[in-house]
Amino acid sequence: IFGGRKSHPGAHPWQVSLQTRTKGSSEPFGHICGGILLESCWVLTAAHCLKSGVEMQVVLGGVDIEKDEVYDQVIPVVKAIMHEEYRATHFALYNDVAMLQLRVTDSPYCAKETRFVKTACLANHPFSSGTECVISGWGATETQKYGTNQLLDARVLLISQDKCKAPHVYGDSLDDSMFCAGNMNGGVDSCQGDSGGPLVCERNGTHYVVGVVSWGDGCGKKHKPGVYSNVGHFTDWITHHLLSQ
Ligand code: 4AZ
Repeated sequence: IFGGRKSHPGAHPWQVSLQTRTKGSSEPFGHICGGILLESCWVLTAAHCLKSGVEMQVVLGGVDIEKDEVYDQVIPVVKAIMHEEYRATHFALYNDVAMLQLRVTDSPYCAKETRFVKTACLANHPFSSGTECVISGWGATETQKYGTNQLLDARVLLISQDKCKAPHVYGDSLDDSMFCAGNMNGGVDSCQGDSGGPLVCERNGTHYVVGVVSWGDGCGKKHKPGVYSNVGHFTDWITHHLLSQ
């Protein structure tokens, strides 16, 4: 996160650290991406976070990913479902969403709701451009190329498709599966390692997951805001998978 600050414990209880290690190895798991807890056994993340030949786990409830914290919940991923129309070009990532199914620990639960672990809601209404929302993650910052131990957050503004499709911004590489957020003057942005994590907007005290950190031209650059998978565009796809198990 560029232009962010250290988050308070429990401020982003749906925030997931998605971690991998080589399949069958006993090496420690390493953080690769963020994710968003939608239900006890389901996490939403970015399709570009999925790799083959790895074991995956999620860590919930913590702020510091380098320490074992009291409220951490560490849960293996049993199944990863990439969007069927996910596509990466040199410039952009299309339909960059995936669902992760977690291992059942205490039937029927996987993640357990606590002060520090909660699900985020899917919005049943759009948020207008100019709305201030929040991004969070352990990704790269202005000074920490390899990301941070502490979960950071920042406030970003939703940017209209019209503005973001301008030729000097992202032009025609932008489609309806994505939207831009940040600050056209740069400085506040998501970055590598934040991918898959939440962009959340609040309405009447309820937090809704509106975007999934996906891509951008660098981080924090003027006229190059962050690009987020448009969760509203995938509501049917997401609920289909939530209901199928
Ligand atoms: C990345 O490489 C990445 N500034 C994530 C977010 C953004 C750029 C790159 C948005 O995963």
